[in-house]
Amino acid sequence: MRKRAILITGANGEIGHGLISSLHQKHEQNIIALDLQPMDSKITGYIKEGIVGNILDKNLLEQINGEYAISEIYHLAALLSTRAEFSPQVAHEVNVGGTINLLELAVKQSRSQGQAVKYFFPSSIAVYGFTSLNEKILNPILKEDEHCDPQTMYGCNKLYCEKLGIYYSHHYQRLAAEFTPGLVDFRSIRFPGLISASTIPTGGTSDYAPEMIHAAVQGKPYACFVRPDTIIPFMTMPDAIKSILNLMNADKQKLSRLVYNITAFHPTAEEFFDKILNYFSNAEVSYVINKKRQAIVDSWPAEVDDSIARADWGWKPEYDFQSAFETYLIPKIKLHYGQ
Ligand code: AKB
Repeated sequence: MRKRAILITGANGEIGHGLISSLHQKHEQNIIALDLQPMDSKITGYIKEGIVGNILDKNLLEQINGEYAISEIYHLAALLSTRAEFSPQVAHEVNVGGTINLLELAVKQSRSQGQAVKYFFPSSIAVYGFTSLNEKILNPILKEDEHCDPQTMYGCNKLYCEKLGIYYSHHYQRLAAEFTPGLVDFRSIRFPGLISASTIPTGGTSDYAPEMIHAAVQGKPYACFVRPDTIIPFMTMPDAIKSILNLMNADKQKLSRLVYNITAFHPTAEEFFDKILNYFSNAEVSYVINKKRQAIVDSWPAEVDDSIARADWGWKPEYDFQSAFETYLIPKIKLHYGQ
């Protein structure tokens, strides 16, 4: 008999850490974690099995398919926006190839179990794209279907994977004699920049905000790679994890779409620094602008409209800009660095 499991790819990443510990707190006993690297010691106690391997390895996925009865897949593995620009083809292979391999696994699992497999896909504000800063200023807040013209490989990958998820949910093998829609129950959130107190992102372009605060706590000067007036939406990691769990547990009948915007606050880089100064008056930030990375952030919206997520599945962030610092970031980051 196959073992019951929920599968998490990219388990060692920032979202993986938070998601695995939250699922563990909710007494989830059947987490199978997949990552390229051996599992971080911080999560090994929370998982049933850690598999070191590549989401592009179809033999490995076949092995996993034979061994487990998977009810939910959280496909978190991806190359982020800055990293993807240095190796666009690798990014496409990993971000798109990995997503479709996991969708195929979901289909096989659904057929063998006779029930839909839930599939969570973290999308991003990178699916949006403005061609100029002026266009961004003229369109300060975007709904899900507006300006989906990504300017990065990562954004293209995310937008296409959203479409793949919708196709696998509604139209997969639509010409087959026994066409069965709904094998995959795909659910996706377009995340803003995420800020965690216990991990630092690698390879993203929204990284300036988490890097700034982690540097300040450690008493290190930070060279911010975007202008002080740069603005995009952000959210704390606990809110990101809460949103994943809420969406995955939402009643399917209430979901009017498969891909949702969510947001919490949208400070400029300078407002972010000013807030840090309230807690670390000696914090040092200089602005050493990387024009190419700046252009990527300028192509992303200042704010997104998350009213559909609020209406459909009750989305509401716990932390606004003030409480994010006061009750989450400052106390937890201090603890993280032993202060
Ligand atoms: C990145 O910067 O690439 C990510 C994102 C906004 O999706 N954090």
